[in-house]
Amino acid sequence: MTDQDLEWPTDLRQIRTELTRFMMSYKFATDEMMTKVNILKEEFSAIHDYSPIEHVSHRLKSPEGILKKANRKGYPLDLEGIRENIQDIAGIRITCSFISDTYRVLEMLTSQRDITVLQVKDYIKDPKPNGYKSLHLIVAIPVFMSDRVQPVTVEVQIRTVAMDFWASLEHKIFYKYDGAVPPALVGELKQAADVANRLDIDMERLHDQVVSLGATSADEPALASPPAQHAADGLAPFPLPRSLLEAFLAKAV
Ligand code: 0O2
Repeated sequence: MTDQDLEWPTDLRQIRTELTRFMMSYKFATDEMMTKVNILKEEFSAIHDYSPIEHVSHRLKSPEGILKKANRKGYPLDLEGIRENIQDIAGIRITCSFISDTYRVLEMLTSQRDITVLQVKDYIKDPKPNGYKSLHLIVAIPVFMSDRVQPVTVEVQIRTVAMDFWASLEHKIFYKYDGAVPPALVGELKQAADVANRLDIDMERLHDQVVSLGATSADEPALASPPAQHAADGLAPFPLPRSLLEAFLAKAV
């Protein structure tokens, strides 16, 4: 305990400890989800010639942001009330190259046994009126602490790179105008969302064509020489010399 701690009244110290525990549970849940997503990303990069996951980021709402939201929504201002009502304190955002990948990632995450799916919103199938598209998932994941297991909620947003590009700009514009975006700009944003959607569809079609053309050559290099993406990810490829592979093959027959 520091000198400064001793100056704090006991009840304030208690609240600080409780708040720290509360925030840490969300940080640990974020860490767990990030590990899960990174495992999928690395596994795909190592075994296949591309990963459905392009990028993953995370954020934790600040205590001030949490209180503001609780106030705005009229939720009880105690930790239990906040835990029950605010489900996006921990957030993960996954970007994918193609629309089919977003559903593939959704399926891979929701089928993991320790993840409880509380809500799925499909704004790709049913975009918001402004053109916003994304898959939103609220999950609960168990966090193992020293004295208890706490189920903690995490919001997961899954979208394509094009949807993400659009959403980041729209978010900036929304905040710049404090929510009152001029109608002309709203119209332009909607048009841009349509263009982004067209791009997603065209890119996926082209990708499918390339895959069907190069199916044989794409299958071959996976074992002996890992894909170029490895170097870009900074992953050390496992050395798998041909003699070792042959020894495995000999045992398998
Ligand atoms: P931030 O800063 O990204 O966290 P709720 O979460 O309860 O307030 P709602 O509308 O039921 O409300 O949740 P929803 O639709 O699942 O949206 C939650 C989050 O999705 C938002 O969080 C945004 O991150 C994102 N989002 C939803 N709609 C839009 C949109 O039209 N444009 C953009 N750019 N993002 C959107 P926050 O808390 O608003 O913001």
